Amino acid sequence: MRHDAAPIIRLQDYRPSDFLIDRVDLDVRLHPTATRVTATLAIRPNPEGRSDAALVLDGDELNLKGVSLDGRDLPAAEFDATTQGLIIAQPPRQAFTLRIETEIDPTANTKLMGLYRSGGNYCTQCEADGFRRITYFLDRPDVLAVYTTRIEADLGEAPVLLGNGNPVEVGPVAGTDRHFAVWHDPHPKPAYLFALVGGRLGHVTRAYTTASGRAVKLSVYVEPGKEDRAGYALDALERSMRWDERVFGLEYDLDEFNVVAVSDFNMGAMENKGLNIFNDKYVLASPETATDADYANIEAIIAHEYFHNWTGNRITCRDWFQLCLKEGLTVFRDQEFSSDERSRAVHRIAEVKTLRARQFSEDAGPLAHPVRPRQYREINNFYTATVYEKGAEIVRMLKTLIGAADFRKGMDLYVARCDGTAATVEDFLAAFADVTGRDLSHFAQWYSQAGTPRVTVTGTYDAAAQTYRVDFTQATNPTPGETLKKPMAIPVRLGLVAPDGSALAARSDRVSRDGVFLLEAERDSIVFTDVSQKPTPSVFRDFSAPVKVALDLGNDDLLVLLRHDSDPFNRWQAAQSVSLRLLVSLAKGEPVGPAEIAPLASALTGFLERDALADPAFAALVLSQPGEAEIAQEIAADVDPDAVHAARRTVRRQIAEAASPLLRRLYDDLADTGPYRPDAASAGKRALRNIALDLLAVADPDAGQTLARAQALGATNMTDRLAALSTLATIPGQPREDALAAFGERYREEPLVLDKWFTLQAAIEEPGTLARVQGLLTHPAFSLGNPNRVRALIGSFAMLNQTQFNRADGAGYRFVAETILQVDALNPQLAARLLTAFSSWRLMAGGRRGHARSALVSIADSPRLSRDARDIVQRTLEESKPA
Ligand code: B3K
Ligand code: ZN
Repeated sequence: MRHDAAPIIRLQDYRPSDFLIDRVDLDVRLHPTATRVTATLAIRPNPEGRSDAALVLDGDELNLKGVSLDGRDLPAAEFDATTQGLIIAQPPRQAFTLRIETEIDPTANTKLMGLYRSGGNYCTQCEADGFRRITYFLDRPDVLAVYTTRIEADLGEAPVLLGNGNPVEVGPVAGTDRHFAVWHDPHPKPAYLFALVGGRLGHVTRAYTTASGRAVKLSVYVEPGKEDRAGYALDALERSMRWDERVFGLEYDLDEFNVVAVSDFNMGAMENKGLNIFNDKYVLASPETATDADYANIEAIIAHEYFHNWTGNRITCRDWFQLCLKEGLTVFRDQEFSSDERSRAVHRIAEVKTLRARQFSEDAGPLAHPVRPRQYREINNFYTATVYEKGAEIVRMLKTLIGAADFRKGMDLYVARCDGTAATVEDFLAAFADVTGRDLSHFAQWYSQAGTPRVTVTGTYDAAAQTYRVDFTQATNPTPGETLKKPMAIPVRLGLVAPDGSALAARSDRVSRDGVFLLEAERDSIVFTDVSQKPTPSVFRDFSAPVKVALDLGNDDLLVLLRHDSDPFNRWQAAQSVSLRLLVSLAKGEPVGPAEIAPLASALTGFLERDALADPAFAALVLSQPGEAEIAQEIAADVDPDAVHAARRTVRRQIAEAASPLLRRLYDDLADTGPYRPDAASAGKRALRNIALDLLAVADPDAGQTLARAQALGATNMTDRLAALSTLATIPGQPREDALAAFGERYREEPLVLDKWFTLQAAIEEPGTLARVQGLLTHPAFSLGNPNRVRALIGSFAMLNQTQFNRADGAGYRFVAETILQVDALNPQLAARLLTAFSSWRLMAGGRRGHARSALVSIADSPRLSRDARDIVQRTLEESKPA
């Protein structure tokens, strides 16, 4: 059954490159099926490398046309070339010039790595290892070169030619209908940041002047005719640039900054130097086609890619094990930007919801790995929630521990020291250790130990002594390859709340002035003095560490926090905790009746009455119940997804029934009045109104259906239209089918909206959905070659639809497995990503577990599996054992 696996690459085996490449001159002659690439490389031995080493260049599916060294054509005896690499056993021992000519076929490139075509345009994706699909190269992030790129193309086919850096020259190619453009990037960079674009594109442009006075031309390129949907992205770019100047003192460093939207893209976007390439889903927005969530994502991803210019590009990674150095830090930076631009508390809750849904589940399953992995077989499988989201939490904890002022000083030192280099996590931490004089060695363990720590918290009040003691213990479950876990350095931001809801001004010498206690041992206690009344503890305020918390508090105390805590995150958390307890008990078949749910329902009703309109976005979050996947994670074994679904419905119904009149009033009061605006405050009102609609439909499906139909017909923006359709989708019957058909027809020419339509149908939690999804595979708009479409239909079914993917008869697993094999033949990265849906298979109850295992084995048995998919499927099937 086992097939040869790819070799394991280990952090401990890192060696500097034996050769360096200082300059790269590329001449790329674009052609749909036979693009010619001539690379002229200025190479020299690396003083830190081995002096007798061969020159070993990476390649992937390349067709070599010629190679010369210092102007001399190399005879076949002097090199060894395959489609996968080029080796010169006896290269010169001083600087030399290597000229390599390759031919590639961008039209046949369905992997979407290297040079490929999307909608007729040419574009590239090189991270992590796509540059080797363009030319033979030392394709590793610690080889930094200055690039000059000449791009040539048919003028009619590709009037727009874009490269990294600054434009140098454009002109016709005499005697032909072709033209060229030359771009020069003065900043040394690794090959993964290389990019070019050629095609027919429209654009919007804005002039920008940096804080120090550099003039920069900002442009966003999109499909011609969609320029009016690029404005929000351009605006977000300008705001990001201003923010980075203000908050981190970091300015842009080229004359142009270009963003290009393409429709076929494996991920969200890519931070190529001066030429960001984006999935058009994260650029294009109009009120008619994009939801509030789309606008927020565009803002966040535009910012993220822009922020990489410093954290990623100017300071890059020494090797791919250090991926979190750029990704965790840059996610932290984009989160801070969004928090400043929107509502900090609301954004924090959204971040934590994502972290719990994606990262905690990863940490609890077969794909768990440290934020800095120690080994990999396929690096593209390590662009994970752990590297990104937990990586960002580590940076946030660092800031919590040392304070905002020292954090900024540490960032300044990191940038000053490491600019222009390929750095490591150690370099990053050293900057903060040096500015604070602190020993960060225990803290550094967050990068090396996988798993989510569980912290139990118990409070004891001593009325006579007027003290309140808080006892902490911590433990982390084993993860693959790591059985014994050490205690972590966990910042606990906490406070005490008096019975009347006021903050208690109690003191403890273990708690910093900012209210942070650092838990470092397996168990520890702190004692607050001068505590005049029995308080309720509010711990892990603002989610101060990525841990699971077991709090020794009754539901009544938690509901006091919902009402009174000064920390908005913990207000939200309190309601979630109560709800999760009820949901887990119900799903396990424990006796939970209306009397047990009533306190939550009435607390939420009271909350709505008092606070809903003060911050509607926050209220919408407080009203939303934990998702089915989160409940399943909490149950942790022998999960019955149908019982989870039913439990959630029961709790939501009781809340909805209790709050019904109020919800109806909110629904009417928040009715849209003015023209659509995507700002956070307007979006918050729509969010609250739409969750009210959804709950009203739970309490009374007939009334909800009527409201939702009216909203779907009358909506003046995509947010409200899609929300209405989502509510309708939960109510079986002809009105739903009619609404779905009308929506599909209305947006038949709008790919990004059709993706929403596919997603919505794939997520319907009813037994008929599998057949519906299978039917949609043959819909004329469906294509296995377009990643957005595949994620919308197959990804949504596997990742959002807990009951139907995990069907008791195994048909959901079988369908997804078969489809993944088809996708894998075209696009391994996409297939590998879809496969991660199976990583919760061991949580399921027996029968389902058996079906999931068979589906996984059927994939593992496939003889032509890609390295990407094989890596995931094998790790998913492996019994947890030391690696
Ligand atoms: N750095 C890219 C991700 C590349 C993924 C390669 N498989 C986007 C980002 O994180 O900004
Ligand atoms: Zn990134």
